[in-house]
Amino acid sequence: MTQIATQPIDGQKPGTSGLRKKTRVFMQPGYLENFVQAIFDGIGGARGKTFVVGGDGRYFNAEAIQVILRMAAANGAAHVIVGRDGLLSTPAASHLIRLNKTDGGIILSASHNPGGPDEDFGIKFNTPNGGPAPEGITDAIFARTKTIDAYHITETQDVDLGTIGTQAIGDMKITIVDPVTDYEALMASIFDFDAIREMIAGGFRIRFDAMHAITGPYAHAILEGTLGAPAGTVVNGTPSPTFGGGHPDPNPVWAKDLMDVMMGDDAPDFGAASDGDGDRNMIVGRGAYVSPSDSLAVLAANAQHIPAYKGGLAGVARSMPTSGAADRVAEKLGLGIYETPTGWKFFGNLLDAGRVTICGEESAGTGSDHVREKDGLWAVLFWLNLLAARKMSVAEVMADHWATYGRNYYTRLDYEAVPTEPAMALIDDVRARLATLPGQTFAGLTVTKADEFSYDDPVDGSVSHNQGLRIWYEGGARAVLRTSGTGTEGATIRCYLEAFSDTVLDDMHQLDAVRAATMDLAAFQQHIGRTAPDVTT
Ligand code: VG1
Ligand code: CO
Repeated sequence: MTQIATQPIDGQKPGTSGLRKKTRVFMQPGYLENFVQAIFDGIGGARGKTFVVGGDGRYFNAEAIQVILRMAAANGAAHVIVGRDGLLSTPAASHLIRLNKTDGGIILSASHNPGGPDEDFGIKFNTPNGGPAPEGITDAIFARTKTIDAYHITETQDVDLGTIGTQAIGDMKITIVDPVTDYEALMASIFDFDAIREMIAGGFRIRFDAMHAITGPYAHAILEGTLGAPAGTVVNGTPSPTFGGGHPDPNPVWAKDLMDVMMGDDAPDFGAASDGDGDRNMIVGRGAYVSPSDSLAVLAANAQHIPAYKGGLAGVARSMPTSGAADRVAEKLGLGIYETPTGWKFFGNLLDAGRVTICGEESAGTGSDHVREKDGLWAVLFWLNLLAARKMSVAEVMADHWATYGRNYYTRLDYEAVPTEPAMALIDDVRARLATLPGQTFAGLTVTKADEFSYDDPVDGSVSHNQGLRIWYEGGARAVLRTSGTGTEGATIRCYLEAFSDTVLDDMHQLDAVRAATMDLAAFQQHIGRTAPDVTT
C-alpha cells in the first residue's frame, strides 16, 4: 500500500447526481484518486466495508474502475462486487447494493451526457439503501476534497474485469458478476413476463433504441431473449465508449431516429429508448409520443395491472418541475402525492419510509421502490405489461387517460452552455422580483402567484432551499425556472412550462401563452440575447 501526498482539488460540489466533469479533468494525474479518497473519507472510511462498483462503459470507465479497486484495497475494504467488463446500469447497481446488503457503491457515469476523451465523465456514491447519497454525505465528500492531503493506493497489476468469478487484491475480495442476471430476476419478480411474451408472440412489434449505451446488454437479454422479441428489436445495442459519437439522452431531439420510425409508415407498436446509464426512458407509441410527466401519471393510474403493484400504491412522488398530471391520478385514487426537488436522491427517504411506491421526473425518469434509482427498462416493461393487460395501443391509452383526467400540456426549454454571469443574472433578477410579480401582466397573461421552491423533507425534517423559481398565471398555467446541476460547460437554464385543459385534449398551442409570458417576464432576450432554446422536450 502506498500513501501519495496530494493537493486539494477543484472538486466542485457534487450536483444533482454526483460529480460531472470533462473526461480530461478526471484524467489529470491524481484527480480521480483525490475524489475517490474524498468519498472514502467522507463516508467514514472504507475499512472492512463492501461496495458495488460499475459504470456505463463510457470512455475511461475501465481505467477508473482499476484505480477504484486499488484504492479500495489500500483503504482496507473487504469486498468489491463489479459488473463484468466494468459494466452496470445505474438501476442494476442500485439493485446489487441492496441485494448484497453492501455499504454502498460507486457508479461511474455522466448519464445522458456524451462520452469520450473530449466529452463528459462522472462519479457518484450511492448509500446502502441503493440511492444517490443525500446532501449531508455529498457535503462531507466535497468538504474533504478541499482539505485532502493524501490518498491511498495499492500497486498491483490490473484486475481481469472480463471473467466472472472471484479475484483478490491483497486481503480484499473482488467478485465479478454478470451485469444482467440479478436485474433480470428482479424484473421477472415484478412484471407478468408471460403476458408480455404472449403479446409479442401475437405479433406486437417493439423497437428499443439503446443509444449505444448501457441498456443494450439488458435489452438484448430481456426483450429478445426471455420475452422472445425477434432479433433486431434492440437497435444500437452494443455499448460504445463514445456512445457511437451520439448524445445518449432519450428524448425526441436526441432519439430522433426512433421518433422518425415511430411517426412513419409501418411504425412498430411500441418504441422506447434509454440513456447512457440506463436510468431514463422514452416511451413512444405508433404516432404517439408520451411525455415523461404523462408517463408517470399513466403508470400510477395503471398500477393494478402489474403483479407487484396490484395490492395498491402507497403513494406517488414527482419532482417539482414535473407536471401535475400525476397529482390528478393520486387525487382520484386517494393516494398521497409528494413534490420534491429535482434529483432522484430526494425520493429516497419517501421510498425507504414506505410513503410512496412510484416516483418520476419530467426528465424521462420513472421508477419504484424496487430500487433507489430511476429505472429505464423497468418503465419499458411496465408499459409493455399494461399494454398486454389492457389490450390497447399507446395512443388509445393516452386518449383514455386524458379523457379521464384532463391533459397537462408540458414542455421544457433548455438553454445550454450560457455564460454563467448572464445566466445567473436572469435567475437572480426574477428571484428579486418574485414578491412583486402577482398582479402583473406579461404578454397578456397575469401572474397570480410566484415563489421559490423549498423542500421540507417529511421523513427526516431536512430543508433544501433554492430549488427553483415558480410562477403561476391566471387559468392555472405554471412556469418554473432553474439552473442545471449536471451540465459541465457554463450554465444551463431550464424553463419548464405547463398548462392544463380538461376540454381541449390535442393542441400543443395551449402552451403558447405561458411561453410568451415567461420569455417576457424573465427577460430572456435582454439577459442572454435569445429566447429560442437549444433543446425543447
Ligand atoms: C437533470 C434532470 C433531473 C435528473 C438529473 C440526473 O438534472 O433535470 O431531473 O434527476 O439530470 O439524471 P439537472 O440538474 O441538469 O436539471 V441522470 O439520468 O443524468 O442521472
Ligand atoms: Co441517467
